[in-house]
Amino acid sequence: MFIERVDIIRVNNPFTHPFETSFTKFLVRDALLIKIYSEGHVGYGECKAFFGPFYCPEDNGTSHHIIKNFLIPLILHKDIEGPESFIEQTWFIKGNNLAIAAVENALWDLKSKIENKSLKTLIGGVYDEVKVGVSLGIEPTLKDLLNKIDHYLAEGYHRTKIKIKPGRDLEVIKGVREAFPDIVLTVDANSAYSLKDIELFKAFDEYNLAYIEQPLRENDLIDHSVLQKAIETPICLDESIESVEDTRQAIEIGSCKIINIKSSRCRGITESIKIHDLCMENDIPVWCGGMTELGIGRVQNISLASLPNFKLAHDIAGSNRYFKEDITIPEVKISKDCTLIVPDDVNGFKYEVDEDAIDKMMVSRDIFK
Ligand code: OSB
Ligand code: MG
Repeated sequence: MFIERVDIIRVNNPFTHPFETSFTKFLVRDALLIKIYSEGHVGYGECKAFFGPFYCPEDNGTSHHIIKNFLIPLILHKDIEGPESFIEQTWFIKGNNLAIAAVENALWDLKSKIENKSLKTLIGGVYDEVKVGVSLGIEPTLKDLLNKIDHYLAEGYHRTKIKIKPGRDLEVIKGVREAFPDIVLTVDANSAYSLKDIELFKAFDEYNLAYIEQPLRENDLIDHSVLQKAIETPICLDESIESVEDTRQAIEIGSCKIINIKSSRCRGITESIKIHDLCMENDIPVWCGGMTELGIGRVQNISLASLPNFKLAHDIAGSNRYFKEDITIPEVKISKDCTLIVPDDVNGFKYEVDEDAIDKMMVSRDIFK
């Protein structure tokens, strides 16, 4: 693939409803889109960073810098074998996984277009459709949250995940469980707690949570292992898992029973497949995490989730969960039984990118050629 041109496009798309996590409250999806041009084709990637360094140390400012000054020079006007060889070339860059994944994802899309094969086929996906769950932010009151849960249960979402933070945890879980005794319920702490809170997590055991997502800080693999041994509820790691090496260590010391894979957090799809495979060998089910992405990233997540060990409901909601307008045609829309069809060359289903929608959301564009 000879790379002729790369664009970085910054877009803003307002959320229909504020999304609050333990680290910040989001009002707008500020995102970078990558377009890589080669041999008459364009590959698209979406950088999953946010406007500030909350979820991880990167943000759209640092990602833009890394993409422009370190990643584009690796590929522009060069003949690139594919996404895997690009990843090998990034060995000298510490961290900055979200920036690297944005380019890597675009190279997968380009490869898929040049070879005229779906991403599912390229990576060896097996599912025709994937089940989705919903991730709900912290709401001003319990009543607001219960209303939101009601709304998404009516749409058929297979799992309800609620965000928690210190001071907004046990009471909320209790309130939700009382109102909805039988739903598949999970909580996500986004690394807001420490082992000092062990008694609190023991108290969660009473509420039949399917898992607790990332209770402790990202580097706390040892403490997660201590916590996992002290509680019944499975721990699902998110922020802690950036590579197959992290995964090996987490499994070896028993830091979790489930892993959420986000290709962005792990430098891309190449490393995500390795993590998926290692988890499968070790009977650790995985599911596909989300970053409130726009359609480009959302659609690539659907394809990644077609790998066999993606066994639990994913954070790949319909676009309308977050946005009034999105950037794919068709928009990502859940079916009646709350699944999403995996784009594939067998069923002929595919998504196109809506360039007009991107133009409307565009804040800036840099062209490198
Ligand atoms: O931890 O899973 C997370 C959103 C932003 C940053 C981190 C997370 C989330 C979500 C939303 O939970 C998942 C989605 O895209 O629906
Ligand atoms: Mg999470």
